[in-house]
Formats: sequence, structure tokens, C-alpha cells
Amino acid sequence: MKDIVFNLIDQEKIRQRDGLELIPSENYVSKDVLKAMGSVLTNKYSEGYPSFEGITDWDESEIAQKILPNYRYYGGQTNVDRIERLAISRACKLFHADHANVQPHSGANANEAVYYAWCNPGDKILAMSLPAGGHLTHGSPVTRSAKIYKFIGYGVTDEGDIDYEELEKKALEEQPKIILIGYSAFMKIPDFDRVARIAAKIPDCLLMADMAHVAGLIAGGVHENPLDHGFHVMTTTTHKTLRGPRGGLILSKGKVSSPLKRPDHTLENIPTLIDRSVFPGTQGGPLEHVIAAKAVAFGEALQPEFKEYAKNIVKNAKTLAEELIKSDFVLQGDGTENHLILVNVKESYGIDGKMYEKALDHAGLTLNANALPTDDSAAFRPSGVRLGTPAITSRGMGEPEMKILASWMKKIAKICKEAGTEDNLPKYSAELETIKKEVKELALKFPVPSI
Ligand code: DSN
Repeated sequence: MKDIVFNLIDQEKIRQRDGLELIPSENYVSKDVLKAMGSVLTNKYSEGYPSFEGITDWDESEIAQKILPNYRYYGGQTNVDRIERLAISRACKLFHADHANVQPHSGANANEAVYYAWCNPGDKILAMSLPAGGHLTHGSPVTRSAKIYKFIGYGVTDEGDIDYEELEKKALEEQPKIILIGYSAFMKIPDFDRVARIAAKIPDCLLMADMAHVAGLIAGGVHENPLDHGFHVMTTTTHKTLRGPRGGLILSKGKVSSPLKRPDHTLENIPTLIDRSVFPGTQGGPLEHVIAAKAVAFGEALQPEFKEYAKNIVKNAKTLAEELIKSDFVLQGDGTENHLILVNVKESYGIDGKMYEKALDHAGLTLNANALPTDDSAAFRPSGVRLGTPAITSRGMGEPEMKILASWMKKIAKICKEAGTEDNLPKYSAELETIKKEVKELALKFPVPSI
């Protein structure tokens, strides 16, 4: 008998196929990425690391063929080692890194491991505050790391850019151990050089970038790479614009040595300090089926087609932003330089983000309500919504579809305005159903790559 779980997976496939995914942190993986994720590698334990000892050049066939010593705590690692080495070498190539740790289970774990590698309890970390667009793991009081380290927040300007003056002032006053540039709702390309110049004035300050949202744009060459601008470490998830499996990744510059011996606490040794911090510091056995899927996704991101994809994500986001402005929406920062758009729906249509999110959901359009930097509304009823173009670009959509999308968003915002409250939305279900049919018709013309 078929387990009911598979019926639910089938239903989720239909939801993904028939609707449009506008959450900027989601994407659709390829069939090959899905195949690697669902492979027998899930049966294997492989705590520890493969070594690169004896690799004379980073040629893939050499990496894939050579059986080398390792630093693992289980036998049977021949294939797993070679797969993990491929993932590491591809990640380094993609992001111009000296070293990659491909084992973090998530972006949160990746960030936690970097903090643990470089800081002692009570040390200061300067990061974008959550209301300004930063991420929960960058010091929100509800997280474990905020109980261990002292986070100091910087904000954004009215124009939506990082407040570099505030950042510099706080950095010089507080002398943090880490300056972190990263966010989950920010639409500009950071001035990494400027931040590197600030950090150079602070002894032993680690420059860390959490590029989870834009990693695919960096890989595709349409966004600056912090590692090219003096940053020591870049963390990311692998499933957003990078279009890999759900997971985390840490890239670093510096000297790589055996993880068996703790190296001196220097910025040069950060790659090995991070390896030791991931395992055994904060994680146990790596998920080798996910690491294989990461390797496949990195291989895809190294292809010329991925550059085209990254370019189209940004082009679509800019077009969609322009169309939304024409449809009377007020956008944070007046538009976007990346894949992400933050709409102030309260100022635009007098409605709240949660109600709008629900109404869009009824019509098969998925995004998320999001607080704005100036928001005084409750976290569950913020004034904004956040959307982005990575997933719809993976389906092959372009300018004409962005125009249609903006027109649906306008219609639904008007419905919400007229309804006044969420409880009144059912009265408008016929209108929302009509839009849902149109959404499905368009969605089916642009199949999800893995369905
Ligand atoms: N939860 C992710 C996002 O949606 O931005 C960040 O980890």
C-alpha cells in the first residue's frame, strides 16, 4: 500500500506545478540534483573530512579517480570522499575561494560554525539588524548565538542602502571580532571594498559575508563577490539563487591544513578553524546525499547557461519592480539591484502584508509577508511583502510574464483594500478563483524543470 506521505508529496508537486513561486529564497532544482539527493548516499556515515593530499592539480578526473587518505572516523569512504572532494573543488572554483566546507546542514549552521570558529563567548559581532533586513542568525535575541555573543546592529538609510557611516562608527567604537555583511531582505549590491577598509582599522577583525540570497548571482557573475574584495569568509545556503539542494556552505580564503590539529588562531588559518568548528564543533555526520547534490548543482552553476540564468533573474526582478511601481506599489529602496523586491503594501494600498499574502495564496501566487525597516506593525502582521524572481526565471519566464504578474498583484491588492479585513476575503473567492485559473494556465506553459 502506498504510504499516505507519497500522496501528500504528489499534492505538493501539483501545487508547485500549478502555482507561481515568488518567495525569493526558493527555487526549483534540476532532475539531476533531485536524483543525487534521493540516492543511496543517505545510508552512509562519514564524520570527518576527505583530504586533498596528493592532488597535484584540480582536474576533475584526477579528483574523481584518485583514492587518497582521509580524516574520517568510519570505513567505506572511497566513493564518499571523492564526491565530497568534487563538491569542494567546484565550490572553490565557483566562488574564487581557497577552501570550502560543504558539510553545513543549513545556512544557520554555517553561520553558527563561523562564529564558533573565530569568537569566544561574549565577543562582539557587528551585523545588519533584523528590522533593517538582516537574518535571524545575525543576532536576533531569540537565537542561541545571541545568548553566546554580543551582537551589535547596523541599519539601512532611507534610500535602502547599508548605513555605512553608522557601520563605521559602531565598528570603531565597539571593535567587533566579526563584521558581517548579509541579509534576507536587501536590494542593493554592498560596497564590500568600503567595509574591508573599515575592518582593516580593527585588529583581528574577521570579514564575513552571508550571501545566501545572492550566491547564485555571484556564481553567475552578475553580483560582486565579497571574496574578491578582501573578505575572509562567505557563508551561503545552496538552495536559493544557487539552485541546489537545501543546505549550507562556507567558503574561505587562507591556508588549509590538517583538521586533526588545531591551528593557531589567526585569520590565515580560518579555513581549518572553520573545518574543526563544523565537525566536531557544531555538527556530527555530514549528509553525503546532500553533498552529492551540492556537487551536481555547483557543476551546473559552472556551465555558461547559468550565467544567462543569473542575468535573467536580475532582469526579471528589475522589470517586475518597474511594473509594480507603474501599478501604484511603493517599493522599499525604489526598486532592486538583485533578485529581491520589498513592497510596502500598507503605503501602497492601505493593507497589511499578511492579508495580502493570504489573498495571493488563494490565487496560486506564493510570497511572504515581511517587515519593513521602518515597520511598527507586529511581526506577524507587517506592512510589507517580499518577493523575488529566481524560481519563475528557472521556469523560463521573462518580461511579458512579469507584466502579467504585476497586473494580477494589482487586482489582488484592490480586492484586499475593498475587503478591508482578512475575514471578509471569502466574499471575494470567485474573483480570486478566476485569477487562480489564469495563473495555472500561464504556469503550465512554463514547466517546473524537475516535475
Ligand atoms: N529563510 C530564508 C529566507 O527566506 O530569506 C533565509 O534563511
